[in-house]
Amino acid sequence: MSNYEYAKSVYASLGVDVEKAMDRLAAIPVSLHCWQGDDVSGFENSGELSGGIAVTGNYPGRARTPQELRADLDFALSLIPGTSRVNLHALYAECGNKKVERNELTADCFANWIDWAKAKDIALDFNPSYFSHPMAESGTLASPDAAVRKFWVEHGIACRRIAAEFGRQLGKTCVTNHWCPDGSKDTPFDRLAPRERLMESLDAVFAEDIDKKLNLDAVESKLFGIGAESFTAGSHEFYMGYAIKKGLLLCLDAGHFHPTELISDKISSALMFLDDILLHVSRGVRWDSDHVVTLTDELQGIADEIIRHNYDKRVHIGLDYFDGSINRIAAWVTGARNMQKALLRSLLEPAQLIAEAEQSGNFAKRLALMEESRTLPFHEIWNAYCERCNVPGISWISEVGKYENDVLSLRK
Ligand code: RNT
Ligand code: ZN
Repeated sequence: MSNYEYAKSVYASLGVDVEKAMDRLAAIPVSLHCWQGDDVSGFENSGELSGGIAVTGNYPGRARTPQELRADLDFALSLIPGTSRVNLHALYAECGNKKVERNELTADCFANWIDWAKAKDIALDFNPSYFSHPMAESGTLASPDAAVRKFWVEHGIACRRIAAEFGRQLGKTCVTNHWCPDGSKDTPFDRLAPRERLMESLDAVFAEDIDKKLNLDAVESKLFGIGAESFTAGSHEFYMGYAIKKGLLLCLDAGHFHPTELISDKISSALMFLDDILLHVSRGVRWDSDHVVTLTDELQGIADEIIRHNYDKRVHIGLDYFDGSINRIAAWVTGARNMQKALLRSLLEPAQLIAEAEQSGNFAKRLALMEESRTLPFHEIWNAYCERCNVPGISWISEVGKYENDVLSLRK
Protein backbone atom coordinates (compact mmCIF):
# COMPACT_ATOMS: atom_id res chain seq x y z
CA MET A 1 0.00 0.00 0.00
CA SER A 2 1.35 3.46 -0.85
CA ASN A 3 1.62 6.08 1.87
CA TYR A 4 -1.27 7.89 0.21
CA GLU A 5 -3.48 4.78 0.19
CA TYR A 6 -2.67 4.21 3.84
CA ALA A 7 -3.51 7.82 4.79
CA LYS A 8 -6.70 7.66 2.76
CA SER A 9 -7.82 4.56 4.65
CA VAL A 10 -7.14 6.20 8.01
CA TYR A 11 -9.39 9.11 7.06
CA ALA A 12 -12.01 6.76 5.59
CA SER A 13 -12.20 4.90 8.92
CA LEU A 14 -13.28 8.23 10.45
CA GLY A 15 -15.87 8.85 7.76
CA VAL A 16 -13.77 11.28 5.68
CA ASP A 17 -13.57 11.05 1.89
CA VAL A 18 -10.22 12.53 0.92
CA GLU A 19 -10.98 12.65 -2.80
CA LYS A 20 -14.06 14.74 -2.16
CA ALA A 21 -12.02 16.98 0.15
CA MET A 22 -9.46 17.64 -2.58
CA ASP A 23 -12.14 18.36 -5.18
CA ARG A 24 -13.82 20.87 -2.91
CA LEU A 25 -10.53 22.53 -2.03
CA ALA A 26 -9.63 22.95 -5.70
CA ALA A 27 -12.77 25.07 -6.18
CA ILE A 28 -12.07 27.52 -3.34
CA PRO A 29 -10.19 30.57 -4.61
CA VAL A 30 -7.58 32.36 -2.53
CA SER A 31 -6.55 35.84 -3.62
CA LEU A 32 -2.81 36.49 -3.62
CA HIS A 33 -1.97 40.12 -2.77
CA CYS A 34 0.49 41.63 -5.22
CA TRP A 35 1.99 43.91 -2.57
CA GLN A 36 4.11 41.26 -0.78
CA GLY A 37 6.31 41.28 -3.90
CA ASP A 38 7.55 44.85 -3.58
CA ASP A 39 6.88 46.06 -0.03
CA VAL A 40 3.67 47.90 -1.02
CA SER A 41 5.71 50.27 -3.21
CA GLY A 42 3.75 50.27 -6.46
CA PHE A 43 4.86 52.06 -9.61
CA GLU A 44 4.11 55.71 -8.95
CA ASN A 45 7.45 56.49 -7.32
CA SER A 46 5.40 58.33 -4.75
CA GLY A 47 8.01 57.93 -2.03
CA GLU A 48 7.23 56.62 1.37
CA LEU A 49 4.60 54.12 2.41
CA SER A 50 2.07 55.94 4.57
CA GLY A 51 -1.27 55.26 6.20
CA GLY A 52 -0.02 53.77 9.44
CA ILE A 53 1.25 50.57 7.85
CA ALA A 54 4.93 49.69 7.60
CA VAL A 55 7.14 47.18 5.89
CA THR A 56 10.32 46.44 7.78
CA GLY A 57 13.38 44.79 6.28
CA ASN A 58 15.59 45.42 3.32
CA TYR A 59 16.13 41.95 1.91
CA PRO A 60 17.65 42.18 -1.58
CA GLY A 61 15.67 41.28 -4.69
CA ARG A 62 12.51 43.38 -4.38
CA ALA A 63 10.50 43.63 -7.61
CA ARG A 64 11.04 47.17 -8.96
CA THR A 65 9.06 47.15 -12.18
CA PRO A 66 5.74 45.73 -13.37
CA GLN A 67 7.67 43.17 -15.41
CA GLU A 68 9.63 42.00 -12.38
CA LEU A 69 6.54 41.87 -10.20
CA ARG A 70 4.59 39.83 -12.73
CA ALA A 71 7.53 37.46 -13.23
CA ASP A 72 7.77 36.97 -9.47
CA LEU A 73 4.02 36.41 -9.27
CA ASP A 74 4.23 33.87 -12.10
CA PHE A 75 6.89 32.02 -10.18
CA ALA A 76 5.11 32.24 -6.81
CA LEU A 77 1.85 31.03 -8.36
CA SER A 78 3.66 28.02 -9.80
CA LEU A 79 4.39 26.92 -6.24
CA ILE A 80 0.90 27.40 -4.79
CA PRO A 81 -1.66 24.63 -5.26
CA GLY A 82 -5.37 25.21 -5.87
CA THR A 83 -7.19 28.16 -7.43
CA SER A 84 -5.52 31.55 -7.00
CA ARG A 85 -6.70 35.04 -7.83
CA VAL A 86 -4.44 38.10 -7.84
CA ASN A 87 -5.21 41.20 -5.81
CA LEU A 88 -3.97 44.58 -7.10
CA HIS A 89 -3.85 48.03 -5.55
CA ALA A 90 -4.40 51.23 -7.51
CA LEU A 91 -0.72 52.00 -6.76
CA TYR A 92 0.19 49.35 -9.31
CA ALA A 93 -1.17 51.31 -12.28
CA GLU A 94 1.05 51.53 -15.35
CA CYS A 95 0.24 54.78 -17.11
CA GLY A 96 3.27 54.97 -19.38
CA ASN A 97 5.04 58.30 -19.58
CA LYS A 98 2.09 60.47 -18.70
CA LYS A 99 1.27 61.24 -15.11
CA VAL A 100 -2.29 60.22 -14.31
CA GLU A 101 -3.57 61.38 -10.94
CA ARG A 102 -5.26 58.79 -8.76
CA ASN A 103 -8.65 60.43 -9.15
CA GLU A 104 -8.32 60.10 -12.94
CA LEU A 105 -7.14 56.53 -13.23
CA THR A 106 -8.86 54.33 -15.80
CA ALA A 107 -8.63 50.70 -16.80
CA ASP A 108 -6.18 51.74 -19.55
CA CYS A 109 -3.50 52.00 -16.89
CA PHE A 110 -4.15 48.35 -16.03
CA ALA A 111 -4.16 46.98 -19.58
CA ASN A 112 -0.96 45.01 -18.97
CA TRP A 113 -2.38 43.46 -15.84
CA ILE A 114 -5.59 42.54 -17.63
CA ASP A 115 -3.68 40.95 -20.52
CA TRP A 116 -1.50 39.05 -18.09
CA ALA A 117 -4.51 37.81 -16.13
CA LYS A 118 -6.31 36.83 -19.33
CA ALA A 119 -3.34 34.78 -20.48
CA LYS A 120 -3.27 32.99 -17.12
CA ASP A 121 -7.06 32.69 -16.96
CA ILE A 122 -6.90 34.18 -13.49
CA ALA A 123 -9.27 36.63 -11.77
CA LEU A 124 -8.16 40.06 -10.55
CA ASP A 125 -9.27 41.76 -7.34
CA PHE A 126 -8.74 45.44 -6.63
CA ASN A 127 -8.19 48.14 -4.01
CA PRO A 128 -8.27 51.91 -4.18
CA SER A 129 -5.05 53.17 -2.54
CA TYR A 130 -6.12 55.74 0.03
CA PHE A 131 -2.51 56.20 1.31
CA SER A 132 1.08 56.89 0.21
CA HIS A 133 0.14 60.15 -1.45
CA PRO A 134 0.63 63.86 -0.65
CA MET A 135 -3.16 64.31 -0.54
CA ALA A 136 -3.38 61.70 2.24
CA GLU A 137 -1.40 63.66 4.84
CA SER A 138 -4.42 64.93 6.77
CA GLY A 139 -6.60 61.90 6.19
CA THR A 140 -8.59 60.84 3.15
CA LEU A 141 -12.30 60.06 3.05
CA ALA A 142 -12.80 61.43 6.57
CA SER A 143 -10.51 64.45 6.20
CA PRO A 144 -11.83 67.76 7.53
CA ASP A 145 -10.72 69.33 4.23
CA ALA A 146 -13.51 69.11 1.64
CA ALA A 147 -11.09 69.28 -1.29
CA VAL A 148 -9.16 66.32 0.10
CA ARG A 149 -12.33 64.31 0.57
CA LYS A 150 -13.42 65.14 -2.96
CA PHE A 151 -10.13 63.89 -4.39
CA TRP A 152 -10.40 60.57 -2.57
CA VAL A 153 -14.07 60.13 -3.39
CA GLU A 154 -13.14 60.54 -7.05
CA HIS A 155 -10.39 57.98 -6.57
CA GLY A 156 -12.85 55.51 -5.05
CA ILE A 157 -15.27 56.01 -7.93
CA ALA A 158 -12.50 55.62 -10.53
CA CYS A 159 -11.37 52.39 -8.86
CA ARG A 160 -14.85 50.87 -8.84
CA ARG A 161 -15.07 51.52 -12.59
CA ILE A 162 -11.66 49.93 -13.15
CA ALA A 163 -12.74 46.93 -11.08
CA ALA A 164 -15.92 46.54 -13.15
CA GLU A 165 -13.72 46.54 -16.23
CA PHE A 166 -11.61 43.73 -14.72
CA GLY A 167 -14.83 41.82 -14.16
CA ARG A 168 -16.06 42.47 -17.69
CA GLN A 169 -12.84 41.70 -19.53
CA LEU A 170 -11.92 38.65 -17.50
CA GLY A 171 -15.44 37.28 -17.12
CA LYS A 172 -14.80 36.86 -13.39
CA THR A 173 -16.31 39.02 -10.65
CA CYS A 174 -13.75 41.37 -9.11
CA VAL A 175 -13.79 42.01 -5.36
CA THR A 176 -12.77 45.57 -4.50
CA ASN A 177 -11.75 46.40 -0.97
CA HIS A 178 -11.93 49.92 0.44
CA TRP A 179 -9.65 50.63 3.38
CA CYS A 180 -8.63 54.10 4.46
CA PRO A 181 -6.33 54.86 7.37
CA ASP A 182 -8.05 57.96 8.77
CA GLY A 183 -7.56 58.25 12.49
CA SER A 184 -5.59 60.10 15.12
CA LYS A 185 -2.53 59.63 17.24
CA ASP A 186 -4.07 61.11 20.34
CA THR A 187 -7.51 61.01 21.85
CA PRO A 188 -9.91 63.10 19.82
CA PHE A 189 -12.50 65.34 21.42
CA ASP A 190 -14.98 64.58 18.65
CA ARG A 191 -15.22 61.02 17.38
CA LEU A 192 -18.49 61.61 15.62
CA ALA A 193 -17.65 64.27 13.04
CA PRO A 194 -14.93 62.22 11.28
CA ARG A 195 -17.31 59.27 11.13
CA GLU A 196 -20.04 61.44 9.66
CA ARG A 197 -17.60 62.70 7.05
CA LEU A 198 -16.42 59.15 6.30
CA MET A 199 -19.99 58.01 5.80
CA GLU A 200 -20.82 60.91 3.52
CA SER A 201 -17.72 60.22 1.41
CA LEU A 202 -18.46 56.51 1.20
CA ASP A 203 -22.03 57.22 0.16
CA ALA A 204 -20.61 59.23 -2.72
CA VAL A 205 -18.10 56.50 -3.63
CA PHE A 206 -20.87 53.89 -3.72
CA ALA A 207 -23.55 56.07 -5.33
CA GLU A 208 -23.02 54.59 -8.76
CA ASP A 209 -24.71 51.24 -9.32
CA ILE A 210 -22.28 48.67 -10.63
CA ASP A 211 -23.42 45.23 -11.73
CA LYS A 212 -22.59 42.80 -8.93
CA LYS A 213 -21.58 40.24 -11.52
CA LEU A 214 -18.71 42.55 -12.45
CA ASN A 215 -17.66 43.91 -9.09
CA LEU A 216 -18.38 43.45 -5.41
CA ASP A 217 -17.29 46.14 -2.94
CA ALA A 218 -15.98 45.47 0.54
CA VAL A 219 -15.16 47.84 3.41
CA GLU A 220 -12.34 47.08 5.85
CA SER A 221 -12.25 48.12 9.47
CA LYS A 222 -9.24 48.64 11.70
CA LEU A 223 -8.52 49.11 15.37
CA PHE A 224 -5.44 51.30 15.11
CA GLY A 225 -2.49 52.13 12.88
CA ILE A 226 1.04 53.37 13.52
CA GLY A 227 0.69 57.06 14.33
CA ALA A 228 -3.07 56.63 14.66
CA GLU A 229 -3.11 54.73 17.92
CA SER A 230 -6.05 56.37 19.67
CA PHE A 231 -8.81 56.55 17.10
CA THR A 232 -9.78 55.06 13.76
CA ALA A 233 -12.83 56.48 12.02
CA GLY A 234 -13.51 53.21 10.18
CA SER A 235 -13.79 50.98 13.22
CA HIS A 236 -15.36 47.51 13.25
CA GLU A 237 -18.73 48.74 14.49
CA PHE A 238 -18.73 51.52 11.89
CA TYR A 239 -18.15 49.19 8.97
CA MET A 240 -20.27 46.33 10.27
CA GLY A 241 -23.18 48.75 10.35
CA TYR A 242 -22.29 50.40 7.07
CA ALA A 243 -21.89 47.11 5.19
CA ILE A 244 -25.27 45.89 6.43
CA LYS A 245 -26.95 49.16 5.58
CA LYS A 246 -25.52 49.32 2.07
CA GLY A 247 -25.42 45.60 1.22
CA LEU A 248 -21.62 45.63 0.86
CA LEU A 249 -19.11 43.00 1.89
CA LEU A 250 -17.46 43.46 5.25
CA CYS A 251 -13.71 42.82 5.17
CA LEU A 252 -12.35 41.22 8.32
CA ASP A 253 -8.57 41.53 8.56
CA ALA A 254 -7.14 39.06 11.06
CA GLY A 255 -4.64 41.67 12.26
CA HIS A 256 -7.11 44.49 12.91
CA PHE A 257 -8.56 43.57 16.29
CA HIS A 258 -7.50 43.38 19.91
CA PRO A 259 -4.80 40.72 20.35
CA THR A 260 -7.12 38.14 21.89
CA GLU A 261 -10.04 38.94 19.59
CA LEU A 262 -10.35 36.45 16.76
CA ILE A 263 -12.00 36.92 13.38
CA SER A 264 -12.81 33.19 13.23
CA ASP A 265 -15.48 33.93 15.83
CA LYS A 266 -16.90 36.83 13.82
CA ILE A 267 -17.56 35.04 10.54
CA SER A 268 -20.80 33.26 11.47
CA SER A 269 -22.16 36.38 13.18
CA ALA A 270 -21.40 38.67 10.25
CA LEU A 271 -22.90 36.22 7.77
CA MET A 272 -26.21 36.22 9.61
CA PHE A 273 -26.63 39.81 8.41
CA LEU A 274 -24.56 40.00 5.22
CA ASP A 275 -24.60 38.02 1.97
CA ASP A 276 -20.84 37.83 1.60
CA ILE A 277 -17.72 38.86 3.46
CA LEU A 278 -14.08 39.31 2.50
CA LEU A 279 -11.18 38.12 4.64
CA HIS A 280 -7.74 39.61 4.84
CA VAL A 281 -5.89 36.65 6.18
CA SER A 282 -2.92 38.03 8.02
CA ARG A 283 -1.05 37.51 11.30
CA GLY A 284 -0.85 40.17 13.92
CA VAL A 285 2.26 40.25 16.11
CA ARG A 286 2.16 42.88 18.87
CA TRP A 287 1.83 46.22 17.04
CA ASP A 288 2.13 44.76 13.55
CA SER A 289 -0.95 43.48 11.77
CA ASP A 290 0.78 42.02 8.73
CA HIS A 291 3.24 39.21 9.50
CA VAL A 292 3.47 36.26 7.09
CA VAL A 293 0.60 33.85 7.65
CA THR A 294 1.64 30.75 9.56
CA LEU A 295 -0.38 27.64 10.37
CA THR A 296 -1.71 28.91 13.69
CA ASP A 297 -4.78 27.80 15.61
CA GLU A 298 -6.49 30.98 14.42
CA LEU A 299 -5.76 30.27 10.77
CA GLN A 300 -7.21 26.81 11.33
CA GLY A 301 -10.18 28.36 13.09
CA ILE A 302 -10.88 30.60 10.10
CA ALA A 303 -10.71 27.68 7.68
CA ASP A 304 -12.87 25.51 9.96
CA GLU A 305 -15.63 28.11 9.98
CA ILE A 306 -15.64 28.36 6.17
CA ILE A 307 -15.73 24.60 5.68
CA ARG A 308 -18.04 23.57 8.52
CA HIS A 309 -20.77 26.00 7.49
CA ASN A 310 -20.31 25.65 3.73
CA TYR A 311 -19.38 29.30 3.31
CA ASP A 312 -17.21 28.46 0.26
CA LYS A 313 -19.06 30.96 -1.94
CA ARG A 314 -19.89 33.60 0.68
CA VAL A 315 -16.45 34.09 2.23
CA HIS A 316 -13.95 35.57 -0.21
CA ILE A 317 -10.47 34.71 0.98
CA GLY A 318 -7.72 37.27 0.45
CA LEU A 319 -4.23 37.34 1.89
CA ASP A 320 -2.72 40.49 3.37
CA TYR A 321 0.79 40.50 4.78
CA PHE A 322 4.13 41.98 3.88
CA ASP A 323 7.61 41.14 5.03
CA GLY A 324 10.65 42.82 3.49
CA SER A 325 13.15 41.12 5.77
CA ILE A 326 13.19 37.71 4.04
CA ASN A 327 12.99 36.40 0.50
CA ARG A 328 9.66 37.92 -0.56
CA ILE A 329 8.65 35.02 -2.77
CA ALA A 330 9.17 32.55 0.04
CA ALA A 331 7.03 34.84 2.22
CA TRP A 332 4.27 34.86 -0.41
CA VAL A 333 4.33 31.12 -0.96
CA THR A 334 4.58 30.19 2.72
CA GLY A 335 1.47 32.18 3.61
CA ALA A 336 -0.53 31.05 0.59
CA ARG A 337 0.34 27.40 1.07
CA ASN A 338 -0.59 27.71 4.72
CA MET A 339 -4.03 29.02 3.79
CA GLN A 340 -4.48 26.05 1.47
CA LYS A 341 -3.20 23.65 4.12
CA ALA A 342 -5.60 25.00 6.72
CA LEU A 343 -8.52 24.58 4.31
CA LEU A 344 -7.46 21.03 3.52
CA ARG A 345 -7.12 20.19 7.20
CA SER A 346 -10.64 21.48 7.79
CA LEU A 347 -11.91 19.40 4.90
CA LEU A 348 -10.28 16.32 6.42
CA GLU A 349 -11.79 16.83 9.84
CA PRO A 350 -13.95 13.89 11.03
CA ALA A 351 -16.81 16.37 10.94
CA GLN A 352 -19.66 13.90 11.22
CA LEU A 353 -18.24 12.21 14.33
CA ILE A 354 -17.43 15.51 16.03
CA ALA A 355 -20.87 16.94 15.27
CA GLU A 356 -22.56 13.83 16.67
CA ALA A 357 -20.51 14.02 19.85
CA GLU A 358 -21.51 17.66 20.28
CA GLN A 359 -25.17 17.04 19.57
CA SER A 360 -25.33 14.19 22.07
CA GLY A 361 -23.68 16.38 24.71
CA ASN A 362 -20.53 14.26 24.86
CA PHE A 363 -18.06 17.11 25.07
CA ALA A 364 -15.18 14.92 26.21
CA LYS A 365 -15.54 12.93 23.00
CA ARG A 366 -15.80 16.15 20.98
CA LEU A 367 -12.58 17.43 22.53
CA ALA A 368 -10.78 14.11 22.15
CA LEU A 369 -11.74 13.79 18.48
CA MET A 370 -10.68 17.34 17.73
CA GLU A 371 -7.31 16.74 19.38
CA GLU A 372 -6.71 13.31 17.81
CA SER A 373 -7.50 14.69 14.37
CA ARG A 374 -4.54 17.09 14.64
CA THR A 375 -2.12 14.19 14.18
CA LEU A 376 -3.81 12.24 11.41
CA PRO A 377 -1.56 11.58 8.36
CA PHE A 378 -2.32 14.93 6.75
CA HIS A 379 1.07 15.24 5.09
CA GLU A 380 0.36 12.41 2.65
CA ILE A 381 -2.88 13.99 1.48
CA TRP A 382 -1.25 17.40 1.16
CA ASN A 383 1.52 15.92 -0.99
CA ALA A 384 -1.03 14.14 -3.16
CA TYR A 385 -2.92 17.41 -3.53
CA CYS A 386 0.21 19.33 -4.56
CA GLU A 387 1.02 16.62 -7.07
CA ARG A 388 -2.49 16.77 -8.48
CA CYS A 389 -2.14 20.55 -8.83
CA ASN A 390 1.23 20.18 -10.50
CA VAL A 391 3.11 22.09 -7.85
CA PRO A 392 6.08 20.84 -5.84
CA GLY A 393 5.91 19.45 -2.33
CA ILE A 394 8.53 20.60 0.19
CA SER A 395 11.05 20.96 -2.65
CA TRP A 396 9.46 24.35 -3.46
CA ILE A 397 11.93 25.77 -0.94
CA SER A 398 14.94 24.84 -3.03
CA GLU A 399 13.20 26.12 -6.15
CA VAL A 400 12.91 29.52 -4.48
CA GLY A 401 16.61 29.27 -3.62
CA LYS A 402 17.40 28.69 -7.26
CA TYR A 403 15.21 31.64 -8.36
CA GLU A 404 16.98 33.80 -5.83
CA ASN A 405 20.35 32.88 -7.32
CA ASP A 406 19.30 33.10 -10.95
CA VAL A 407 16.93 36.08 -10.87
CA LEU A 408 16.61 38.04 -7.62
CA SER A 409 20.32 38.33 -6.89
CA LEU A 410 20.83 40.07 -10.23
CA ARG A 411 18.58 42.96 -9.15
CA LYS A 412 21.11 45.40 -7.87
C1 RNT B 1 -4.07 48.05 6.29
C2 RNT B 1 -5.07 47.15 5.65
C3 RNT B 1 -5.03 47.11 4.16
C4 RNT B 1 -3.62 47.06 3.58
C5 RNT B 1 -3.55 46.72 2.12
C6 RNT B 1 -2.27 47.14 1.51
O1 RNT B 1 -4.03 47.92 7.63
O2 RNT B 1 -4.95 45.86 6.16
O3 RNT B 1 -5.80 46.06 3.71
O4 RNT B 1 -2.82 46.15 4.26
O5 RNT B 1 -4.64 47.18 1.45
ZN1 ZN C 1 -6.07 44.30 5.27
